[in-house]
Amino acid sequence: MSETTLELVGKDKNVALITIKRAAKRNALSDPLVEELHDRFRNLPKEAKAAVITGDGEHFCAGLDLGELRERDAAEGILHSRRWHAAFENIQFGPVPVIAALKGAVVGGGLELASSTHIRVADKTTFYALPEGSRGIFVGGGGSVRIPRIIGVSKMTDMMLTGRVLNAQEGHDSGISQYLVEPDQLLEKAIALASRVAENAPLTNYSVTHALPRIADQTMTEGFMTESFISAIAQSAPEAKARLRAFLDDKANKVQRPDQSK
Ligand code: 1HE
Repeated sequence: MSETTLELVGKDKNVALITIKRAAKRNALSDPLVEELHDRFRNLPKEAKAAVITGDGEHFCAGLDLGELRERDAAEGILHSRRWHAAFENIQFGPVPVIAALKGAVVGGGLELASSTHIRVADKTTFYALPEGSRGIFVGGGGSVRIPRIIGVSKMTDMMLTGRVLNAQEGHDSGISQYLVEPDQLLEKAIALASRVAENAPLTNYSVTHALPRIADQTMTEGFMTESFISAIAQSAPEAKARLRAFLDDKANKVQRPDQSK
């Protein structure tokens, strides 16, 4: 693996920090890099209970490596897009929750990559764009499926048709980032969130990342039925019973009021 690194971080060393290392090309996604991400997320170390993905340098990811964009016939184009789908599906529907640490350009395929993660932390240098329209192409990394579910069809349409660039605050207000922090806080915040997520019961994390988006896509009738099955399975796990018992025995944290001063 040459264009990404993986290290175990966090106080319990149970967070896999994956860094895209192509800063000279603004972490643009070449074919080998997409394959590498596919393998990284398929073969996470067993110690990893959550993951963080970020980019080296000042930018998260400048999207598709335009240097590789060449004449592809329709069949090759479909297969190329499907490789991206496979790689990003390993992120969205992999074994552990994934947190993206965003900065600088989150552009084109970079936004598609970010939208396949579960929690996005952005710093104030972040900007978002979908320049596919200006490049004469269309999203191909799952963007038309995932991005409207986050920001809505109308906002994505505007970004693609007019080349509109969202700044960090606009991206945050649109729901792309769930956390917005100062640049020097970015990685620390993402790792702290991942460490917190890693403390949850694994079956809860799996249900949230795998069942929740699928339930949200179902009709209400189907969704209620699926939810009842998932909740029954989750609560029957021995770990759930132990956690409920700990609360009743006054040995677990209570829900804290948010800090109103922030
Ligand atoms: C690249 C790429 C890239 C930079 N492919 N090489 N994505 C885009 O349309 C975004 C194109 N990139 C940019 O708009 C800018 O580069 C940035 C705003 C991301 C960063 O600007 P800046 O001033 O920091 O860097 P730079 O000087 O423009 O670029 C530095 C180098 O990175 C330069 O190469 P060099 O050899 O001349 O040093 C750039 O050519 C290179 N570089 N971005 C290849 N994307 C599955 S479908 C997905 C479809 C898409 O993603 S479309 C969107 C593509």
